[in-house]
Amino acid sequence: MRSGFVAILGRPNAGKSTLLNALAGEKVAIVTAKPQTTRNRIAGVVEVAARKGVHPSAQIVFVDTPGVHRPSSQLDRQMLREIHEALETRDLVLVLVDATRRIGLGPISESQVPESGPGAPGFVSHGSESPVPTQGTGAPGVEKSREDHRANRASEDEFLFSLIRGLDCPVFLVPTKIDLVRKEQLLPLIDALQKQYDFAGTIPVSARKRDGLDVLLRKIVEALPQGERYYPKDQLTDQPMRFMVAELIRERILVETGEEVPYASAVVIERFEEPETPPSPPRKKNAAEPAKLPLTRIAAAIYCEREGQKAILIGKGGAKLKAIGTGARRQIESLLGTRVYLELHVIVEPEWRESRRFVESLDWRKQLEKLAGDDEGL
Ligand SMILES: Nc1nc2c(ncn2[C@@H]2O[C@H](COP(=O)(O)OP(=O)(O)O)[C@@H](O)[C@H]2O)c(=O)[nH]1
Ligand SMILES: [Mg+2]
Repeated sequence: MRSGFVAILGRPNAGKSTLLNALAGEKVAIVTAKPQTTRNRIAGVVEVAARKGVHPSAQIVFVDTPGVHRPSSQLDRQMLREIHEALETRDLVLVLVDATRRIGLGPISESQVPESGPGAPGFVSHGSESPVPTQGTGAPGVEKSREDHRANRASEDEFLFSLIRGLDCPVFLVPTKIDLVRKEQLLPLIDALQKQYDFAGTIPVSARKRDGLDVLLRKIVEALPQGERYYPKDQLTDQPMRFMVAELIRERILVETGEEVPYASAVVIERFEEPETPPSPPRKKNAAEPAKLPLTRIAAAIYCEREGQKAILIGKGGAKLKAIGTGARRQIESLLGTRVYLELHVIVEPEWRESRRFVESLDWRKQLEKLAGDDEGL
Protein backbone atom coordinates (compact mmCIF):
# COMPACT_ATOMS: atom_id res chain seq x y z
CA MET A 1 0.00 0.00 0.00
CA ARG A 2 0.95 3.66 -0.21
CA SER A 3 0.96 6.15 2.63
CA GLY A 4 2.15 9.62 3.40
CA PHE A 5 1.60 13.13 4.67
CA VAL A 6 0.13 15.74 2.37
CA ALA A 7 0.41 19.36 3.55
CA ILE A 8 -2.37 21.69 2.40
CA LEU A 9 -0.91 25.15 1.95
CA GLY A 10 -2.40 28.41 0.75
CA ARG A 11 -3.23 32.02 1.49
CA PRO A 12 -5.92 32.81 4.12
CA ASN A 13 -9.44 31.87 2.95
CA ALA A 14 -8.22 29.85 -0.04
CA GLY A 15 -10.52 26.99 0.98
CA LYS A 16 -8.00 24.68 2.68
CA SER A 17 -10.16 23.55 5.59
CA THR A 18 -13.17 23.05 3.33
CA LEU A 19 -11.09 20.76 1.14
CA LEU A 20 -9.83 18.85 4.16
CA ASN A 21 -13.40 18.26 5.34
CA ALA A 22 -14.58 17.26 1.87
CA LEU A 23 -11.77 14.72 1.57
CA ALA A 24 -12.22 13.38 5.10
CA GLY A 25 -15.98 13.17 4.59
CA GLU A 26 -16.52 14.68 8.05
CA LYS A 27 -16.10 18.03 9.71
CA VAL A 28 -12.53 17.82 10.95
CA ALA A 29 -11.67 21.51 10.73
CA ILE A 30 -13.85 24.54 11.34
CA VAL A 31 -14.69 26.72 8.33
CA THR A 32 -15.91 30.30 8.19
CA ALA A 33 -15.91 33.11 5.64
CA LYS A 34 -13.40 35.00 7.80
CA PRO A 35 -9.67 34.75 7.12
CA GLN A 36 -7.39 33.12 9.68
CA THR A 37 -10.01 30.78 11.00
CA THR A 38 -7.46 27.97 11.28
CA ARG A 39 -4.74 28.50 13.88
CA ASN A 40 -3.23 25.02 14.28
CA ARG A 41 -2.26 22.32 11.87
CA ILE A 42 -4.92 19.61 11.76
CA ALA A 43 -4.65 16.14 10.28
CA GLY A 44 -7.50 14.45 8.45
CA VAL A 45 -6.89 10.78 7.69
CA VAL A 46 -8.27 9.43 4.42
CA GLU A 47 -8.34 5.78 3.41
CA VAL A 48 -8.33 5.20 -0.34
CA ALA A 49 -9.36 1.78 -1.63
CA ALA A 50 -7.27 0.11 -4.32
CA ARG A 51 -8.50 0.55 -7.88
CA LYS A 52 -7.61 -2.39 -10.07
CA GLY A 53 -5.12 -1.43 -12.75
CA VAL A 54 -5.08 2.17 -11.48
CA HIS A 55 -3.51 2.35 -8.05
CA PRO A 56 -2.98 0.35 -4.84
CA SER A 57 -4.79 1.15 -1.58
CA ALA A 58 -3.47 4.07 0.44
CA GLN A 59 -3.73 6.02 3.64
CA ILE A 60 -3.33 9.74 3.04
CA VAL A 61 -2.80 12.02 6.02
CA PHE A 62 -3.89 15.48 4.90
CA VAL A 63 -2.55 18.28 7.07
CA ASP A 64 -4.57 21.50 7.02
CA THR A 65 -2.56 24.61 7.95
CA PRO A 66 -3.23 28.24 8.86
CA GLY A 67 -3.28 30.62 5.88
CA VAL A 68 0.14 31.84 4.80
CA HIS A 69 0.59 35.51 5.65
CA ARG A 70 3.51 37.59 6.82
CA PRO A 71 3.43 37.53 10.62
CA SER A 72 2.99 40.63 12.72
CA SER A 73 1.86 39.29 16.13
CA GLN A 74 3.06 36.37 18.26
CA LEU A 75 -0.13 34.58 17.27
CA ASP A 76 0.84 35.03 13.60
CA ARG A 77 4.29 33.67 14.36
CA GLN A 78 2.79 30.63 16.05
CA MET A 79 0.64 30.05 12.95
CA LEU A 80 3.73 30.28 10.76
CA ARG A 81 5.52 27.76 12.98
CA GLU A 82 2.56 25.43 12.47
CA ILE A 83 3.00 25.79 8.71
CA HIS A 84 6.71 25.04 8.96
CA GLU A 85 6.02 21.98 11.10
CA ALA A 86 3.53 20.70 8.55
CA LEU A 87 6.13 21.20 5.83
CA GLU A 88 8.78 19.35 7.82
CA THR A 89 6.91 16.05 7.73
CA ARG A 90 5.32 15.83 4.34
CA ASP A 91 5.62 13.66 1.30
CA LEU A 92 3.69 15.98 -0.93
CA VAL A 93 2.34 19.54 -0.85
CA LEU A 94 -0.89 20.96 -2.26
CA VAL A 95 -0.86 24.70 -2.93
CA LEU A 96 -4.49 25.79 -2.84
CA VAL A 97 -5.44 28.89 -4.77
CA ASP A 98 -8.85 30.52 -4.69
CA ALA A 99 -9.95 30.33 -8.33
CA THR A 100 -11.94 33.54 -7.97
CA ARG A 101 -8.87 35.60 -7.18
CA ARG A 102 -7.31 37.78 -9.77
CA ILE A 103 -3.86 37.22 -11.12
CA GLY A 104 -1.21 38.50 -8.74
CA LEU A 105 -3.89 39.53 -6.28
CA GLY A 106 -6.03 38.23 -3.50
CA PRO A 107 -9.52 36.80 -3.77
CA ILE A 108 -12.57 38.79 -4.66
CA SER A 109 -15.65 37.95 -2.69
CA GLU A 110 -18.26 35.58 -4.06
CA SER A 111 -20.68 38.40 -4.73
CA GLN A 112 -18.10 40.19 -6.85
CA VAL A 113 -17.45 37.33 -9.22
CA PRO A 114 -17.73 38.82 -12.69
CA GLU A 115 -20.65 37.59 -14.71
CA SER A 116 -19.12 37.10 -18.12
CA GLY A 117 -17.30 38.37 -21.14
CA PRO A 118 -14.15 40.27 -21.83
CA GLY A 119 -15.52 43.01 -19.64
CA ALA A 120 -14.92 40.83 -16.61
CA PRO A 121 -12.25 42.83 -14.92
CA GLY A 122 -8.71 41.84 -14.45
CA PHE A 123 -8.53 38.09 -14.90
CA VAL A 124 -5.97 38.39 -17.66
CA SER A 125 -4.24 41.72 -17.50
CA HIS A 126 -2.27 43.06 -14.63
CA GLY A 127 -3.63 46.50 -15.33
CA SER A 128 -7.14 46.73 -14.00
CA GLU A 129 -7.49 44.14 -11.31
CA SER A 130 -7.14 46.00 -8.09
CA PRO A 131 -10.09 45.59 -5.76
CA VAL A 132 -9.31 48.90 -4.05
CA PRO A 133 -12.08 51.46 -4.54
CA THR A 134 -12.08 53.00 -7.99
CA GLN A 135 -13.53 56.37 -7.07
CA GLY A 136 -11.10 59.20 -7.56
CA THR A 137 -8.94 57.28 -9.99
CA GLY A 138 -6.20 59.54 -11.17
CA ALA A 139 -5.70 61.21 -7.84
CA PRO A 140 -2.09 60.57 -6.88
CA GLY A 141 -2.98 59.25 -3.42
CA VAL A 142 -5.37 56.66 -4.78
CA GLU A 143 -2.92 55.55 -7.45
CA LYS A 144 -0.31 55.13 -4.77
CA SER A 145 -2.52 53.12 -2.48
CA ARG A 146 -3.53 50.95 -5.39
CA GLU A 147 0.12 50.35 -6.21
CA ASP A 148 0.86 49.56 -2.57
CA HIS A 149 -2.05 47.16 -2.43
CA ARG A 150 -0.90 45.34 -5.55
CA ALA A 151 2.71 45.20 -4.37
CA ASN A 152 1.57 43.89 -1.03
CA ARG A 153 -0.50 41.08 -2.57
CA ALA A 154 2.32 40.12 -4.92
CA SER A 155 4.71 40.05 -2.02
CA GLU A 156 2.34 37.80 -0.01
CA ASP A 157 2.35 35.41 -2.99
CA GLU A 158 6.12 35.58 -3.09
CA PHE A 159 6.15 34.77 0.62
CA LEU A 160 4.12 31.62 -0.02
CA PHE A 161 6.36 30.55 -2.88
CA SER A 162 9.42 31.10 -0.69
CA LEU A 163 8.07 28.45 1.69
CA ILE A 164 7.87 25.76 -0.99
CA ARG A 165 10.96 26.66 -2.99
CA GLY A 166 13.64 24.09 -2.39
CA LEU A 167 11.27 21.41 -1.06
CA ASP A 168 12.37 18.01 -2.31
CA CYS A 169 8.85 16.65 -2.82
CA PRO A 170 6.16 17.02 -5.46
CA VAL A 171 4.07 20.19 -5.17
CA PHE A 172 0.66 20.24 -6.84
CA LEU A 173 -1.20 23.39 -7.76
CA VAL A 174 -4.85 23.05 -6.73
CA PRO A 175 -7.13 25.86 -7.87
CA THR A 176 -10.27 25.49 -5.76
CA LYS A 177 -13.82 26.97 -5.66
CA ILE A 178 -14.01 26.34 -9.43
CA ASP A 179 -17.79 26.21 -9.03
CA LEU A 180 -17.58 30.01 -8.90
CA VAL A 181 -15.67 30.67 -12.14
CA ARG A 182 -15.77 29.80 -15.80
CA LYS A 183 -12.98 27.93 -17.54
CA GLU A 184 -11.93 30.96 -19.59
CA GLN A 185 -11.30 32.74 -16.31
CA LEU A 186 -9.47 29.88 -14.69
CA LEU A 187 -6.93 29.14 -17.40
CA PRO A 188 -5.09 32.49 -17.35
CA LEU A 189 -4.76 32.26 -13.56
CA ILE A 190 -3.32 28.73 -13.80
CA ASP A 191 -1.00 29.92 -16.54
CA ALA A 192 0.29 32.83 -14.47
CA LEU A 193 0.89 30.64 -11.40
CA GLN A 194 2.66 27.94 -13.38
CA LYS A 195 5.11 30.59 -14.55
CA GLN A 196 6.01 31.31 -10.95
CA TYR A 197 6.67 27.75 -9.86
CA ASP A 198 7.44 24.41 -11.42
CA PHE A 199 4.45 22.44 -10.11
CA ALA A 200 4.43 18.64 -10.46
CA GLY A 201 0.79 18.85 -11.56
CA THR A 202 -2.31 21.03 -11.60
CA ILE A 203 -5.66 19.71 -10.38
CA PRO A 204 -8.61 22.15 -10.25
CA VAL A 205 -11.31 21.25 -7.72
CA SER A 206 -14.45 22.46 -6.04
CA ALA A 207 -14.53 21.20 -2.48
CA ARG A 208 -18.10 22.42 -2.12
CA LYS A 209 -19.37 20.52 -5.18
CA ARG A 210 -16.92 17.64 -4.66
CA ASP A 211 -15.68 18.26 -8.16
CA GLY A 212 -12.23 16.93 -9.09
CA LEU A 213 -11.67 15.18 -5.77
CA ASP A 214 -11.34 11.71 -7.31
CA VAL A 215 -8.68 12.91 -9.72
CA LEU A 216 -6.92 14.67 -6.87
CA LEU A 217 -6.88 11.51 -4.74
CA ARG A 218 -5.66 9.39 -7.63
CA LYS A 219 -2.79 11.75 -8.46
CA ILE A 220 -1.79 11.91 -4.82
CA VAL A 221 -1.81 8.13 -4.36
CA GLU A 222 0.30 7.73 -7.50
CA ALA A 223 2.87 10.17 -6.10
CA LEU A 224 3.04 8.75 -2.55
CA PRO A 225 5.74 6.29 -1.43
CA GLN A 226 5.10 2.69 -0.44
CA GLY A 227 4.43 2.45 3.25
CA GLU A 228 2.23 1.29 6.07
CA ARG A 229 -0.52 3.25 7.82
CA TYR A 230 0.47 6.08 10.16
CA TYR A 231 -2.89 5.98 11.96
CA PRO A 232 -5.35 3.17 12.76
CA LYS A 233 -7.69 2.52 9.88
CA ASP A 234 -10.74 4.09 11.52
CA GLN A 235 -9.07 7.16 13.00
CA LEU A 236 -10.29 10.36 11.39
CA THR A 237 -8.08 13.05 12.87
CA ASP A 238 -5.16 13.58 15.22
CA GLN A 239 -7.00 16.20 17.28
CA PRO A 240 -8.24 15.19 20.73
CA MET A 241 -11.99 15.60 21.30
CA ARG A 242 -11.56 18.47 23.72
CA PHE A 243 -9.68 20.49 21.14
CA MET A 244 -12.35 19.88 18.51
CA VAL A 245 -14.90 21.05 21.06
CA ALA A 246 -12.89 24.24 21.67
CA GLU A 247 -12.74 24.80 17.92
CA LEU A 248 -16.51 24.40 17.53
CA ILE A 249 -17.01 27.07 20.20
CA ARG A 250 -14.51 29.33 18.42
CA GLU A 251 -16.37 28.76 15.16
CA ARG A 252 -19.58 30.06 16.76
CA ILE A 253 -17.68 33.12 18.01
CA LEU A 254 -16.37 33.76 14.50
CA VAL A 255 -19.88 33.50 13.12
CA GLU A 256 -21.67 35.44 15.86
CA THR A 257 -19.29 38.39 16.26
CA GLY A 258 -17.60 40.89 13.98
CA GLU A 259 -14.81 43.47 13.83
CA GLU A 260 -11.79 42.57 15.95
CA VAL A 261 -13.61 40.18 18.29
CA PRO A 262 -13.15 36.94 16.29
CA TYR A 263 -9.43 37.55 15.90
CA ALA A 264 -8.93 38.53 19.54
CA SER A 265 -10.79 35.46 20.85
CA ALA A 266 -9.39 32.16 22.00
CA VAL A 267 -11.12 29.22 23.66
CA VAL A 268 -9.71 26.98 26.37
CA ILE A 269 -11.56 23.95 27.69
CA GLU A 270 -11.30 24.01 31.47
CA ARG A 271 -13.39 20.98 32.31
CA PHE A 272 -14.39 18.02 30.18
CA GLU A 273 -16.28 15.32 32.05
CA GLU A 274 -17.25 12.42 29.89
CA PRO A 275 -20.28 10.39 30.91
CA GLU A 276 -19.61 7.27 32.92
CA THR A 277 -21.73 5.19 30.58
CA PRO A 278 -20.50 5.36 27.00
CA PRO A 279 -22.87 6.90 24.46
CA SER A 280 -25.23 4.37 22.93
CA PRO A 281 -25.37 3.98 19.16
CA PRO A 282 -27.22 6.75 17.34
CA ARG A 283 -30.92 6.84 18.12
CA LYS A 284 -33.33 5.38 15.63
CA LYS A 285 -35.82 7.81 14.19
CA ASN A 286 -38.99 7.93 16.26
CA ALA A 287 -37.31 6.18 19.17
CA ALA A 288 -38.54 7.90 22.29
CA GLU A 289 -36.73 9.07 25.38
CA PRO A 290 -33.89 11.17 24.04
CA ALA A 291 -33.36 12.24 27.64
CA LYS A 292 -31.72 8.87 28.28
CA LEU A 293 -28.65 9.93 26.33
CA PRO A 294 -25.64 10.31 28.63
CA LEU A 295 -24.43 13.79 29.51
CA THR A 296 -21.02 15.36 28.91
CA ARG A 297 -20.19 18.33 31.11
CA ILE A 298 -17.95 20.93 29.56
CA ALA A 299 -16.71 24.26 30.88
CA ALA A 300 -14.79 26.59 28.63
CA ALA A 301 -13.17 29.99 28.94
CA ILE A 302 -13.35 32.47 26.09
CA TYR A 303 -10.35 34.78 26.19
CA CYS A 304 -10.42 38.22 24.62
CA GLU A 305 -8.11 41.22 24.88
CA ARG A 306 -10.29 44.09 26.08
CA GLU A 307 -13.28 44.89 28.28
CA GLY A 308 -15.13 46.19 25.21
CA GLN A 309 -14.70 42.85 23.46
CA LYS A 310 -15.88 41.05 26.59
CA ALA A 311 -19.01 43.21 26.60
CA ILE A 312 -19.68 42.30 22.96
CA LEU A 313 -19.12 38.59 23.60
CA ILE A 314 -21.54 38.64 26.52
CA GLY A 315 -24.10 40.88 24.83
CA LYS A 316 -27.18 42.54 26.26
CA GLY A 317 -28.35 40.53 29.24
CA GLY A 318 -25.98 37.73 28.20
CA ALA A 319 -27.80 37.20 24.90
CA LYS A 320 -24.69 36.89 22.73
CA LEU A 321 -22.95 34.41 24.99
CA LYS A 322 -26.16 32.42 25.12
CA ALA A 323 -26.39 32.34 21.31
CA ILE A 324 -22.75 31.23 21.06
CA GLY A 325 -23.36 28.53 23.67
CA THR A 326 -26.55 27.22 22.11
CA GLY A 327 -25.07 27.05 18.61
CA ALA A 328 -21.87 25.41 19.83
CA ARG A 329 -23.72 22.94 22.06
CA ARG A 330 -25.73 21.57 19.15
CA GLN A 331 -22.59 20.96 17.13
CA ILE A 332 -20.77 19.42 20.09
CA GLU A 333 -23.71 17.12 20.81
CA SER A 334 -23.64 15.80 17.29
CA LEU A 335 -19.85 15.38 17.46
CA LEU A 336 -19.92 13.50 20.77
CA GLY A 337 -23.23 11.67 20.39
CA THR A 338 -24.22 12.67 23.94
CA ARG A 339 -26.20 15.45 25.52
CA VAL A 340 -23.94 18.31 26.49
CA TYR A 341 -24.01 20.74 29.37
CA LEU A 342 -21.89 23.68 28.26
CA GLU A 343 -20.75 26.42 30.57
CA LEU A 344 -19.01 29.44 29.04
CA HIS A 345 -17.35 32.41 30.64
CA VAL A 346 -15.33 35.31 29.26
CA ILE A 347 -11.89 36.36 30.52
CA VAL A 348 -9.97 39.48 29.51
CA GLU A 349 -6.28 38.76 28.91
CA PRO A 350 -4.83 42.03 27.62
CA GLU A 351 -2.68 41.70 24.47
CA TRP A 352 -2.62 37.91 24.62
CA ARG A 353 -1.87 37.72 20.91
CA GLU A 354 1.45 39.38 21.66
CA SER A 355 2.36 36.94 24.41
CA ARG A 356 4.32 33.98 23.12
CA ARG A 357 3.78 32.15 26.38
CA PHE A 358 0.01 32.54 26.21
CA VAL A 359 -0.18 31.75 22.50
CA GLU A 360 1.80 28.56 23.04
CA SER A 361 -0.44 27.56 25.93
CA LEU A 362 -3.35 27.49 23.45
CA ASP A 363 -1.68 24.81 21.37
CA TRP A 364 -3.43 21.49 22.07
CA ARG A 365 -0.20 19.58 21.66
CA LYS A 366 1.21 21.67 24.52
CA GLN A 367 -2.02 21.27 26.49
CA LEU A 368 -1.77 17.49 26.19
CA GLU A 369 1.78 17.57 27.49
CA LYS A 370 0.60 19.62 30.43
CA LEU A 371 -2.37 17.34 31.17
CA ALA A 372 -0.04 14.32 31.09
CA GLY A 373 2.36 16.16 33.39
CA ASP A 374 -0.46 17.02 35.82
CA ASP A 375 -1.51 13.37 35.93
CA GLU A 376 1.99 12.28 36.78
CA GLY A 377 2.04 14.81 39.57
CA LEU A 378 -1.02 13.32 41.25
N1 LIG B 1 -18.16 28.21 -3.60
C1 LIG B 1 -17.19 27.62 -2.92
N2 LIG B 1 -16.81 28.14 -1.72
C2 LIG B 1 -15.81 27.54 -1.03
C3 LIG B 1 -15.17 26.36 -1.54
N3 LIG B 1 -14.22 26.01 -0.67
C4 LIG B 1 -14.27 26.92 0.35
N4 LIG B 1 -15.23 27.84 0.12
C5 LIG B 1 -15.59 28.97 1.03
O1 LIG B 1 -14.44 29.79 1.21
C6 LIG B 1 -14.39 30.31 2.55
C7 LIG B 1 -13.07 29.95 3.20
O2 LIG B 1 -13.00 28.57 3.37
P1 LIG B 1 -11.99 27.87 4.37
O3 LIG B 1 -12.00 26.41 4.05
O4 LIG B 1 -12.26 28.27 5.79
O5 LIG B 1 -10.61 28.53 3.89
P2 LIG B 1 -9.16 28.40 4.57
O6 LIG B 1 -8.95 29.67 5.32
O7 LIG B 1 -8.21 28.26 3.42
O8 LIG B 1 -9.16 27.19 5.44
C8 LIG B 1 -15.59 29.72 3.28
O9 LIG B 1 -16.63 30.68 3.26
C9 LIG B 1 -15.95 28.50 2.43
O10 LIG B 1 -17.31 28.16 2.50
C10 LIG B 1 -15.62 25.82 -2.80
O11 LIG B 1 -15.12 24.81 -3.34
N5 LIG B 1 -16.63 26.50 -3.44
MG1 LIG C 1 -8.76 27.02 7.44
